[in-house]
Amino acid sequence: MTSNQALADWVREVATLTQPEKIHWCDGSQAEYDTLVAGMLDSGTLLQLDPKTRPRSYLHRSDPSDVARTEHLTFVCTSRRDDAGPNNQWMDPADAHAKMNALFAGAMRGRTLYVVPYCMGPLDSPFARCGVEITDSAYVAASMRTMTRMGTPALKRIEREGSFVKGLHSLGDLHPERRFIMHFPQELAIQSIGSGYGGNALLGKKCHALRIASHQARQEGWLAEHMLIMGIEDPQGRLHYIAAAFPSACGKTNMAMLIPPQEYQGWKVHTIGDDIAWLHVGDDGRLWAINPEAGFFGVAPGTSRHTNANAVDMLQHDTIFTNVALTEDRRPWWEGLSDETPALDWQGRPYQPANGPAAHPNSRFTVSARQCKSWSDAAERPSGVPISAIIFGGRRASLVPLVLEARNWRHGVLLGASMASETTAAATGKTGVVRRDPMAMKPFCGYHFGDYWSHWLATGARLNKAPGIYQVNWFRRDAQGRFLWPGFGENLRVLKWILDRCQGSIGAHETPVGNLPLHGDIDLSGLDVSHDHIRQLTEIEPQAWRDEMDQVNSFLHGFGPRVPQALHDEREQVAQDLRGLGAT
Ligand code: OXD
Ligand code: MN
Repeated sequence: MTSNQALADWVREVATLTQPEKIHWCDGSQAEYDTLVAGMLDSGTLLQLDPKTRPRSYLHRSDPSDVARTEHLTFVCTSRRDDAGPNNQWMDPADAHAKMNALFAGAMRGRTLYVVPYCMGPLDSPFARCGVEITDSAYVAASMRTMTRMGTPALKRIEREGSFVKGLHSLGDLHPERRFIMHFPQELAIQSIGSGYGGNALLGKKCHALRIASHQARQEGWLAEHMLIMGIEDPQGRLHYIAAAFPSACGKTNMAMLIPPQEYQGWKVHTIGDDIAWLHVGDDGRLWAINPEAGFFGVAPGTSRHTNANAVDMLQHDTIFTNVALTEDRRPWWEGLSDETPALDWQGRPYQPANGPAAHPNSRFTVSARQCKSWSDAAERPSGVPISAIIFGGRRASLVPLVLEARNWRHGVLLGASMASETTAAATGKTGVVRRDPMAMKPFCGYHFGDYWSHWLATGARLNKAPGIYQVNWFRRDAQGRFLWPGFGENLRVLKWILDRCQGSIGAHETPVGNLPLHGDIDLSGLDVSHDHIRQLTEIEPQAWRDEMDQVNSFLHGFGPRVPQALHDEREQVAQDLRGLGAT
């Protein structure tokens, strides 16, 4: 089936171990996708939505114990424990292989083994990387076609280049005690068993494009980041691209396809990606980004005409929904979509409010990026797009202002490294707890955070036109718990400030923690935000920041001697300048 001997041998070895009934090499064609879907409709893995209002769209209900990423079951297996760092769970590669071999033995009996060749990034991009996922899940094979460049063209590239990431996945028995997601960065290999959830099972996404790629990127001198990529074009036709890191389920998809507010006639958003950016230093000294993905695996709840009309439009056809609720007439439904009452909840039970939300809070849609109205052809450019600004954002009820500009790259790396956010339903565990999530990469950095921050600093030193670095917080609340900022499309007002700063066309208020907007520089025309709210959003409280800097100090020291001294020095500088501000 392939001229690549290593691939042919590996498929044979896996088949011997897992004992599938059949082997199918995916070509990525429409006919193949249709056959996969027909099989899943037959087996009940997919339910057909109303074909009149939602053509070629399906609902998948996952096992109720398998609805989110499971960070406590996710491991990085490097020969030296310290290389994985305190930010990862570590297992010795030999122990991990022994454990996984036992779990995979006979795991595919009675099932089809799909060989899924895929390419992360435009097929003709030198920055793209290929992989092959072996899986016994038709849902995974079909979703990989939507989320990546999957099939024969990817296989051809693998045959030309030779190298590829080996991803082995089986649903196993879906038992949480026999669920593991193992990464072997030194072998460019991933093994995942016991989960059909996207983040654990679509191995091109988090496992390859972030955990394995971040490791590869460090060796090869680039960055693999948990970032959306978007272009913003002003009425004069000036187009700037930005990359923005937010933790899971904090609005990256909404921001990537933002619809400008009414007052912003003539502004246009170009969507390049909503979750992952691979960043390279160009020959011109600028930072260039590609989106390795080809689709969106987005969070459904909260998506509505008001928050993301582009998403609502793109979800009208050719979409697989996972764990959403259903209306009487078989349309997908989730909290925040409309005022309707659904008929069935995400587990297929008649909807009863006493059972909790109708749609699972981490219910998802899987859809081709080409269905999004704001999708840009630039996403197909082999060179990627040049980045003018990098944004770090978190969900913080207090402390962090609406927007803050780093003084320079090193300060920006500190802002990224000290990012914190309230946890969401994208991972199992308690939601709403503030945790540090450096660069939104806590669950995804495949190596020691200390080395990762050094790599960020080293990358900055190679840029002679480095993007500005910013921190944003759309989630500040008042004493009553109400949001101070309207968010969504109105965030363009903050992005405009950022782009004005990048072009040097406006000033800023310099403070020890970074540069803040001058009074009146965030355009509020037509917006109902009180004077007092905007003041709270663009001010810093020195004592709260002094406490924050103490906590950042302990946090950084928790990563031991691999943390670059430059990052400690930068933090010390901020802390010292804050002391100079006096007692307030
Ligand atoms: C995602 C996540 O699915 O970050 O993108 O969990
Ligand atoms: Mn994500």
